[in-house]
Amino acid sequence: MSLTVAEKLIESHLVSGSLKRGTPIAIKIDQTLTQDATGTMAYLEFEAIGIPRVKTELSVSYVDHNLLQTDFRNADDHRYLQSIAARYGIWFSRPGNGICHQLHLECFARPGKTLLGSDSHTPTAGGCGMLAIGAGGLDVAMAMAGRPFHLIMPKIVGIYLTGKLPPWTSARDIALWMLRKLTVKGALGKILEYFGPGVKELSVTDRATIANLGTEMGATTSVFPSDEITRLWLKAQGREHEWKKILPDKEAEYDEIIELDLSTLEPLAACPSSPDNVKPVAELEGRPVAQVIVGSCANSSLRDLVLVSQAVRGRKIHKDVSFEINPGSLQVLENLDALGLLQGLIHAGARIHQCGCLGCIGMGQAPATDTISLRTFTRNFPGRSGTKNDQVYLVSPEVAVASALAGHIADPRKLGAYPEIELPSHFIMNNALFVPPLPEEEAQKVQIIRGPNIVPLPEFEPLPEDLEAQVILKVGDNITTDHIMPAGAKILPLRSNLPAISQYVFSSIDPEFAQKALALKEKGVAGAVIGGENYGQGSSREHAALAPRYLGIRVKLAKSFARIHKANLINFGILPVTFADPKDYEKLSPGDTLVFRDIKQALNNGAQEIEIEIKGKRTIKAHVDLTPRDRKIIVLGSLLNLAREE
Ligand code: MIC
Ligand code: SF4
Repeated sequence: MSLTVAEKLIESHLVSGSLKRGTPIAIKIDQTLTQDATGTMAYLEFEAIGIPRVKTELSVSYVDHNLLQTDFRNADDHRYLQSIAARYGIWFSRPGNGICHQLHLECFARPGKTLLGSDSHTPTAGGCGMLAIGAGGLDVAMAMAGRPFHLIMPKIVGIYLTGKLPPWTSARDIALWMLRKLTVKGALGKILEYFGPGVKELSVTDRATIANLGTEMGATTSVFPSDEITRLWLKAQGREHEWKKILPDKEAEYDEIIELDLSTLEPLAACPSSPDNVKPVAELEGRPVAQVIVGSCANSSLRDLVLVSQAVRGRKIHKDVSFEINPGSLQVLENLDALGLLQGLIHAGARIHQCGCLGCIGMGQAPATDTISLRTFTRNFPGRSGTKNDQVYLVSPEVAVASALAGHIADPRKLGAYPEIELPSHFIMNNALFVPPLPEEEAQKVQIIRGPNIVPLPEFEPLPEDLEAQVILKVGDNITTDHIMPAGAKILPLRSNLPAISQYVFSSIDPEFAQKALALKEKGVAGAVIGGENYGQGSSREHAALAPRYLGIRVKLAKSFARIHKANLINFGILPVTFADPKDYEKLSPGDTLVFRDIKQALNNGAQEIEIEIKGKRTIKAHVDLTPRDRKIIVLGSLLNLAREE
């Protein structure tokens, strides 16, 4: 049988199921990654499972999100994570080493392997011929415990690339072109696989940029073949022996094909405030810009910073622009310096920050009121930057640097000749901030260090026979996890403290949400939320499920759900159901009580459709799109309860 790259990767890891689209499958996970903002919870869960050492080939714990240390809390979390890594056989990447996805690509990504990460941009490693998937922390904890990862076999979309990128366009423009075409929900339930002659025009970090941004289209993951370019990348990283050729078979069949001739691309930008609000830069030119940042897991590789440095040579940053560089990793920073190109950035007036996520998750770098900020980041969801009514545009490093020089949104093609980007054939390695796992005997003696902000997980009650839930909030389409559980410098330090972080659920939409939910919970009444299409898009943060559950939410009734968020809801015993008739959405309002009779029995019996009585009004129908395993988890109250039972 002829197979695509994604099919080869899945087939070689299948634990149960088949390649039949839309059916439940389970795959073996070779590697895991966590980051500090989701990691504390993931390791609390891992501890609760009670396994003496990770069972994966490789697990890495990165600290890259919560780098601001305005009090003891983040620093305590970092110490907890380091002690957990030492105790359980996990690599530890210390604060300042860089962004998990960039570092993983450099140091650990391996063609032919699977990676599960508690961060939605884990697919970045798909640029290196891996099957890399983002998931909630509990799913990653289960994978560290040696359990397979469960998902629905996605459709595989082939993106056939031909031609060559014109000067001053880059991988980001390919991703933006895709976002414009597919929107933020167009790749739900799909894997995006890039193939065709155009693929060889792209370096591994270009591919990683594209795979990274597939997340913003809702894709399960994105994959590239592992070819000669992959081999050279691994060689430059001193890991050529880990290379393995993985190409699609000649007769491989894709479920859909999208064609893109790279030579037709022009510089693009995602306008405020959604990654799919894409327009040509030529149409936006002239809008004044106050801040430009090059960074994030999508665009902070050595290639990107070399380009930026070459472009500013002999020029100065515009006086009204704060031009900021967040290098992806220490390796990137050190190699840039060794090439003599860091100085050029400094000389032109760039603000060089430490390696990490920083402003991408609202940890500093908030823009000024009513000003435009251009960023090479992944997401421009409203308010994510930390400033109300922010105007964040997502752009390539090329557009970023041209605009930083001009003081307004500028078409980089006007900068003149496109710089030659030559990268070393061997990178300088930097492992100063990596701590390797300890041998088992030593590891067992390690004491876990817990600060006062680290609060153990509560118990999760099983589902009652009949469920009554009062609607607390009704929201529209494309609600992001940043709406449900905001991030930023004030809230992120609470990631290991569920009671405290729960106070901020939906705080940007309804500041009284938590109070209302807790008042109902005290009366023994469950809560419900009504959503539109693509409910829960964005981050993998399980706090967006865990915190509502803590507040007593047991039902989410929406038009459709984003993949990771739906999995997180299930993992924490919240019932995700969809309207059988989307028009019923209009008929519901806050205050309505939803009655689910014999819900436990219906789930156990595998019911695909259930009736919901809206108390005192009418009855509507809802779809229950859940696997037998999902149903079991919801009935038991959480995946942890299932893990303990097993
Ligand atoms: C993000 O980009 O939104 C994050 C912060 O990296 C999240 C994870 C988190 O909320 O901790 C993600 O993408 O999964
Ligand atoms: Fe970090 Fe931003 Fe990437 Fe999330 S999207 S991992 S916050 S750099």
